[in-house]
Amino acid sequence: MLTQPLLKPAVSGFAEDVRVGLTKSGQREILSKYLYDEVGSALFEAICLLPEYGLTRADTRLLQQHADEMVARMPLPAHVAELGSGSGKKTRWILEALARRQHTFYYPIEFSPAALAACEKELGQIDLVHIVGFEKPYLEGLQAVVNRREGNERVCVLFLGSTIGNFDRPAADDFLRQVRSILEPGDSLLLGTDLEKSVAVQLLAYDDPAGVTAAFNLNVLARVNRELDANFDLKQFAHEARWNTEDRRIEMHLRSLRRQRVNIPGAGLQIGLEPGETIWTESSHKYSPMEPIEMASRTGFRCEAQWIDQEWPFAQNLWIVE
Ligand code: AVJ
Repeated sequence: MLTQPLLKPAVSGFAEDVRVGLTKSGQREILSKYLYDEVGSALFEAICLLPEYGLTRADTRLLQQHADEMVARMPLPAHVAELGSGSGKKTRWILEALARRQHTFYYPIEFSPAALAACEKELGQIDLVHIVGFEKPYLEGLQAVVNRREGNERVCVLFLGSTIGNFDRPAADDFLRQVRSILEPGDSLLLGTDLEKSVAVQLLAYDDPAGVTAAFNLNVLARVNRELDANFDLKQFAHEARWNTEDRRIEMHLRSLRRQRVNIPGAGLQIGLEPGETIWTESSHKYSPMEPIEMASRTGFRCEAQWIDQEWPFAQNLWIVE
């Protein structure tokens, strides 16, 4: 019997990704998924409460107001997988609507163990809902969920909060095609997409006056310090939110305020930063209402319905696998 893995797992995916991202020629970057350690997840929860960040409230409102209709329009699923559940607060409405009809398995798939624990606590008590968390990358987690399907049970995937907006447009299509390839006809995907609004409103949502988003962004450097023994001096960096007109996205960057060197022993790395140079930490793409409908047909789905919030333009899109 095989008792040892044939290949040693990489020492740490984080260290390797930081090394690759910070040594890129041109724009340096740290992948946005690393914003969500325990501190980052807590700061993101605080962002969701900010008056300037209407996204999460719009997402939640649509789910709360239309959960019964959403559930009525999808082939009734026995298994619900959520990609990036976060705390899972807004998912309650959908799960309660489903549980009024039948017993439902719910699988939050989360990269962040802290978020997964919060989610299990928040949603573990609903009658007729059985929760099984997966601490895995999205597609691996989804494959594990689909493997639990028996007979002709249907699967519904939740991808809420406009997390899809973190992918650039070609990568989003690619990712959605991969999701589609794991699913079967009759399965469904509920996709949340933040819609384009005035640049001023969008910038304020990602650069709030209380500085919560700045703290969220800067925390990724603190995380590199904590986990990779680095010596980033956070006072020498400024949070920056930009609207990229061509790609229709908000970008978050960390701007170096002076010429400086940083040691990152855990990634075997030393870097020099120029004054004004930035590290790109996140993109949040914004969509027209038609865009998710076109994305569906390009990636092997049909858009069954769309619900748009009037207060903060945001769309929930219900897609069915063709
Ligand atoms: C959780 C990825 C949807 O892009 O709006 C909030 C993260 N970043 N403020 C977003 C975020 C800065 C958020 N998503």
